[in-house]
Amino acid sequence: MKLSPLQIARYQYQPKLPGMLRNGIAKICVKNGGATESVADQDKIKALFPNTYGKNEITFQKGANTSEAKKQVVGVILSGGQAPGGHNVICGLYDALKATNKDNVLYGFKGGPSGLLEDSYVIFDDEYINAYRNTGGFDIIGSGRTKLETEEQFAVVAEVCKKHGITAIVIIGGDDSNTNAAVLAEYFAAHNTGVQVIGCPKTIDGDLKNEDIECSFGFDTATKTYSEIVGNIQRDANSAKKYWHFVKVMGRSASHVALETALQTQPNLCLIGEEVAAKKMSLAAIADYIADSVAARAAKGWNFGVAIIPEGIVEFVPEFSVLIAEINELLAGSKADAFNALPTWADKYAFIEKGLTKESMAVFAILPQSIQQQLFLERDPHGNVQVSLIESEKLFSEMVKANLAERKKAGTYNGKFSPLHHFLGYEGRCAFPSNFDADYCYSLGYNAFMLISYGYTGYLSKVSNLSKPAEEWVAGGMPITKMMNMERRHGHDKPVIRKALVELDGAPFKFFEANRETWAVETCYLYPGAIQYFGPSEVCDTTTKTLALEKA
Ligand code: FBP
Repeated sequence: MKLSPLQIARYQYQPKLPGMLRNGIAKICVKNGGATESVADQDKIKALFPNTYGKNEITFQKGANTSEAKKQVVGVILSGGQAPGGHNVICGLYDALKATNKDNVLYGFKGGPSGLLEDSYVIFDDEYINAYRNTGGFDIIGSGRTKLETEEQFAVVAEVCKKHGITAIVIIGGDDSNTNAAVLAEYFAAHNTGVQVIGCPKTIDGDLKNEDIECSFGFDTATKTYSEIVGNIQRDANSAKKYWHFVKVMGRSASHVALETALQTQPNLCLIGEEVAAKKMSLAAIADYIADSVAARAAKGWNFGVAIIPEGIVEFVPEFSVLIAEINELLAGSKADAFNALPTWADKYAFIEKGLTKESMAVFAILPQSIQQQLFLERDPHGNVQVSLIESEKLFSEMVKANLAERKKAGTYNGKFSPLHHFLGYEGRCAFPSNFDADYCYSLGYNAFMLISYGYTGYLSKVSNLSKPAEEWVAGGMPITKMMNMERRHGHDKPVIRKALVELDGAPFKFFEANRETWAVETCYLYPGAIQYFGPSEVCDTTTKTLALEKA
């Protein structure tokens, strides 16, 4: 196989471990922290997790290794969307496992959680692992979105583990997957299977974080990749001076990715879904807000700019959420067939008009026709509108165009508005991990094996103090139940890890808020450039502005 020069160079990169894990396996011991309680609903969570609730937080430190000497057979899965660094979690896990005992075995179950259910796997060896060190992607074993959540599934997984003599499973996933890891750990403990479960925090969305987990892996590389591209677009905008660029960035729900990209690039505008919801902004109000910036810049002779739109924005617009709910209802079950059988868009429009409330119809009516049609075309397997596929960057630019036309009529605007659209998502999910993600992920995997060898289950591999150099990182583990609360999901109260949305009183948003009025009118662009893998530490190793501001 032919390799690119960067691939070859990255194979040679030695990821940095936290100082406390650098002394060799024989010199890593446990320091017990206090017993834990869930962040809320303690009685309910305790009742649901009688075997795994309330365990101690732990950190590792230098000292004689007192873990039980036994052969470990570990299974690992990647769950959900790709995030840069996933390969390194597996490499770190493998290296720690083999450094402890060369007879230890690592199974990689293929295609996500379904690999465990279908008993589809590879057994890793040096040659296999070495081909994936410090590379992006999840192609080492693939990933998937099957949820491991029912007792029947757990029983199948228990059988698969028994068949291979598996002593522990490592689940690399987001909030849902790690919630399910906790439930699986409880099931295994309750059924005396002897199989441990350890989770690792993954998602480019950055919404798996809390007082224990400083950030999920992949967020650093993905946002740096998007920031490089936004910076390049800004340079182009500032050179050509004729386009307004509407750039939608990934992040299914929370706006962390958009906010971080804005902090790195200082665009003219960035919408934050959580703020839109808090201020109950309507679509028209958002369009007006954007048009204000376009008009103010036009008054200075600048008919160009850059606006960042988070992928999840429309779900935060209250009137839009109601509209979506009504459309889902309107097309539920066989009603979708009746709708699809209508021959023309005019017939369909009449059907929609009859079915929606007056308020939702008013919202629907102001949408560009292409978006109206998208709402009725893209359905998920449950028949619901796929909100993430809505081209919100086009939605807002169309609405801004209409708003500016009104301003022109009123004589308050006399500029030119030529919008261009971009969607940055998949470009960032499989990039070569930044040094931060390469180091963080390798440490998470290595640390996961230390948790296994010390017998822990239902723990999340935790590496913290991440805004400091890796030498000062703190490695340990946190019971997943500590991060849980009860939430209403699909009509049932469920124990879950709370999804972290952008906090409007948090330092990253506050910084953005304090500067955005200037950025909206002036040209304050920053050009972060491509991720650097080799060179001075302040260029190559620093992590996100979000983390730096949160930890300042
Ligand atoms: P995870 O939360 O599973 O890590 O995935 C996040 C994400 O990348 C979102 O940003 C995006 O909306 C979604 O996955 C896209 O999913 P898919 O890969 O199925 O198109």
